Formats: sequence, C-alpha cells, structure tokens
Amino acid sequence: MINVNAFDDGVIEGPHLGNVTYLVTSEDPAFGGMAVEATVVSILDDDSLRVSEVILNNEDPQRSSIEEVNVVFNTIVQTQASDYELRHLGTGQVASPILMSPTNVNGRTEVSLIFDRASLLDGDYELLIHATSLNASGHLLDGNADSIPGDDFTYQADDFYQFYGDTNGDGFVDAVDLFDNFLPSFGAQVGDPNYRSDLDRNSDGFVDAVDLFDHFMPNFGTSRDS
Ligand SMILES: [Ca+2]
Ligand SMILES: [Ca+2]
Ligand SMILES: [Ca+2]
Ligand SMILES: [Ca+2]
Repeated sequence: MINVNAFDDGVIEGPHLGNVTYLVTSEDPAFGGMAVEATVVSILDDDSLRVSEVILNNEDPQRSSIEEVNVVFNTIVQTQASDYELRHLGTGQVASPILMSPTNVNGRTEVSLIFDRASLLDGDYELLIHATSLNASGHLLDGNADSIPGDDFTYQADDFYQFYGDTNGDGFVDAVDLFDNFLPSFGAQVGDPNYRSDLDRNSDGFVDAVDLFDHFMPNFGTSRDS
C-alpha cells in the first residue's frame, strides 16, 4: 500500500514536478533495501499571484476626481508603472500613472497609483493590470484568480467613476456639493486648509472662477447617469 500526503502550503510555486521516492523494508534480505525507481508526479498549485483589493481615493466617498488608486496584492511583487492602465469606459481613452509607488506591508505589496487628474474626463473607469512583467519572484499575475498564472486583471465597480463636483459620491452634483463643499473651498489655493485638490479641476493650484464656471456649473443639476 502506498499513501501520498499532499500539504496545502500557501506558497506560490506554480505547476511543478516532484519525485515520489520509495524505501523498501522487508525481513527478506532479497527485498529489504531494494532500489525502486522514483515516480515523477506533476503537482498543481492552487496558490497564485492575485489582486486582493482595489481602493479608490483612500475610501473617501468623493468622486469629484480620481486622486489615488491603491492596489493590494496577496504577496510581495516586483512591479513598474507600465503594468497599470486606467481606461475610460465611454471613450476607451487610456491613462498611465504619472506616479507608481509600491510599499511592502505584512508580506503584501500595496501599490499607490497617481494619475494626471486634470486630463481625466468624467465618466466610468476600469483599471487594467497587465500580466506581462509584473511578478512575484518570477510567478506571473493570475488576473482571474483561477490558479493559472499569466492573465491580465480588470477591475470594474459601480462606484469606480469620476464626476467633477460630486463631493459626496451620490452621483449628483447639486446644492449639497455646492454649499457644503465647493463654496467653502472657493478662493483657496494649495497650502490653505480649505484647499481641495479634488475641486481644483484644472490642477492649477487654485479653486477659483475657472473651476466654478468652466467645470462645476456645467455639471450642476445633473447626475452621472444623465
Ligand atoms: Ca503552493
Ligand atoms: Ca488565471
Ligand atoms: Ca453629490
Ligand atoms: Ca483650478
């Protein structure tokens, strides 16, 4: 009788080969210690490099601008800015991060992505992560989490959008956004306590009449679905 015990180790190894070796014991000297050729077995691995979480704007509900996107992986990864693309679902326009900073925390990599805010159009977005070079010690991304590595990851969510002026993320730019958030920061510049980068639509360092008349007022009274 031969029993083989497999251990679920949680280590990302990819599909690999293993040897099952034998030790023959018998009281009969003709069999005891007899050499038996090892059996080569194919081992499938249910551990893979995956995306654990995507977080928009550090969980701030505002959707007035896409300030930061955070990606949390399930292990330590080697990554570069070109692994990521932010795609506008309406126009198909793609933006690459202007800043990509990975931090390793508790055995996982958390990546901060910053895009050129002023150039992003309002609308629904998706985040693409390419499986071409991103890796964990040589193991490629398993984007669809089926244990087979080498495929891209796509993140879509109902609240993954930009709608300039929607400071509370309710899908409307209305009086609440105007009176509670826009007007209190109106006239502020970078460094002022009431300056808000998510309301500085053209990223010139001021929340001023340009932002109000060219960007806020055209959205005022509309909803993201209209
Ligand atoms: Ca494993
Ligand atoms: Ca896969
Ligand atoms: Ca709103
Ligand atoms: Ca401005």
